[in-house]
Amino acid sequence: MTDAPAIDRDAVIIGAGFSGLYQLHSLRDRLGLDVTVLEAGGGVGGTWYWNRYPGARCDSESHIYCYTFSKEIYQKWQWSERYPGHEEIRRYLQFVADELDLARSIRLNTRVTGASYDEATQRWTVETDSGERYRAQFLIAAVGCLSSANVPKIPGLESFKGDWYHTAHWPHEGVDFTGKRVGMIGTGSTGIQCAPVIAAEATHLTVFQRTANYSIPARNKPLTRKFVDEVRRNWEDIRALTHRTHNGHAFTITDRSVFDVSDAEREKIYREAYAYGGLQYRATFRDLLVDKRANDTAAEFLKQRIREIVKDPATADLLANIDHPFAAKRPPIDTDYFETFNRENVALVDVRADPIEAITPDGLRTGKRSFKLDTLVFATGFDAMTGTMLAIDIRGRGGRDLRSAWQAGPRNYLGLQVDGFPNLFTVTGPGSPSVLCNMPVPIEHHVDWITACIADMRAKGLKTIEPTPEAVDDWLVQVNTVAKATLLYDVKHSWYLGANVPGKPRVFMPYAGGMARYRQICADVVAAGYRGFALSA
Ligand code: N01
Repeated sequence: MTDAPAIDRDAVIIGAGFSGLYQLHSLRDRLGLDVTVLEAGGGVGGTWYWNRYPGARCDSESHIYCYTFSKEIYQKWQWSERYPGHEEIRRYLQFVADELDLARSIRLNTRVTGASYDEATQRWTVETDSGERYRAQFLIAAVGCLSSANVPKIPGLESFKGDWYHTAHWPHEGVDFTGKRVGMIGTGSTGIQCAPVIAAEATHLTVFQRTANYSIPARNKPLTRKFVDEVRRNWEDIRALTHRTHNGHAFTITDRSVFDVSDAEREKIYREAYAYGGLQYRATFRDLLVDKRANDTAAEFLKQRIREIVKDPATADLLANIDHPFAAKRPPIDTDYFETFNRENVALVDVRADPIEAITPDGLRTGKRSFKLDTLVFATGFDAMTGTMLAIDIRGRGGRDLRSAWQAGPRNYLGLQVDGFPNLFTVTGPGSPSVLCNMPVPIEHHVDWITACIADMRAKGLKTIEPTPEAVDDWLVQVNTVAKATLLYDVKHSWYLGANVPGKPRVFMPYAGGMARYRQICADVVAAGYRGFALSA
């Protein structure tokens, strides 16, 4: 807390990533509100400002990994590759910020440390690490779902004499691995992108794998003129398609069961999807994520590809020894991940069988072995969906703090609002489809919903909105019910359940019922007079 006089705004937005930038434009330029965005980073970009690790690239295809709210902006920007790399995404977001003249409303290098709601004035006071304070009627957390790095508490890290990095806090100047013996912990989407690039540069790379993972070749490539022109011409249809589909991608899940086709036909379908590359493989049959027997066929196909690619049978066994259904954890896509294990300078270590015991001054020790390392890379993911919100001291009605409110897991109605925290909105918060989708689609949906809600409130002279505890309870049941109907719920080491962070409550956080269904639910809530919300003058 500082004693600095508070700067008054209609709304404060936390974060200048995809969500915060569009939220700023919507509230400032469409509704005419006085808005400030507070951003901890030194530039816009959100997660892409921080995640600059080697190989960092989006798994969504570029023509849909972007805003679609403005035809002009959509058509003015030209992506260069099928999947956008991190530099290009940052350039894109900077381009959008410039087009919309957003910078004048953004305070960079300003981390929000606390926010408290005053019931008498019905306003939030927002504290920052720069000492500046803001007061606003609306507080919008556009903090991203994957923005709190998870560095596992392995004993001895402070004694390590080499350099260590977490992929989500990558040095802007890059890291030179030449001549280094590198150890990388983690084989999620990030580690799978990183390993081939590090291996090509380092003297040696040891990959420490706790959970073996599927991966599908991305088949990245430059975009052709023809494709770019087609996308420009058909952008409205593409946009409409991303709104209709389960995951906000521009492809539909094929409406056929794995068991509707012969073994030979199924094999052909998998081969074609694998050759095409990317997340479409998941969309080959409608029952892959709800029927374990169906999933086994897709999983087995991918395990066979691993055995085909990786020459050393023992390494192939470790990589293909995957203990969960395909796509029940977020499926990575890669460029030469499994091929990397054919390199002379790469080794795989199974830390499920032989767990990491300590980091030592000159490397790492498992129960049975010691490894000499110059550099350590933690590709160990995030305290996803709740970590960033809980790092801020947020206090709602009656001084109730968010950490207590979420002690047993995040309570959040529709992923938009928390009971007891009036006028606090969470863009793609826990309980919304968010991370199960191509992110710009749920982000644009939430920003539009929040903007329309605030416009409605102003038109009706209403000052506050918050969900009722009953509506939150009921939504949590729905989130749980739809998750339980899928194979996603049963993966015990999934970050969707918070299982990657020791001590985090095991609650399935995203809404797995699909973006299209969720969109309809949110529309129905509004049509029913904001069912489940309490509004007051
Ligand atoms: O993180 P993860 P990520 N000892 O949590 C291991 C998105 N993303 O950064 O599975 C040893 O998936 C952990 O092991 P286990 C995407 O949504 C998007 O890779 O917990 N190992 C796992 O192997 C993705 O899902 C893009 O047993 C430890 C790994 O570290 C999400 O970000 C690109 C450990 C962490 O995998 C997170 O991906 C990249 C320990 N103590 C990522 N602790 C795009 O396309 C953890 N691990 C936009």
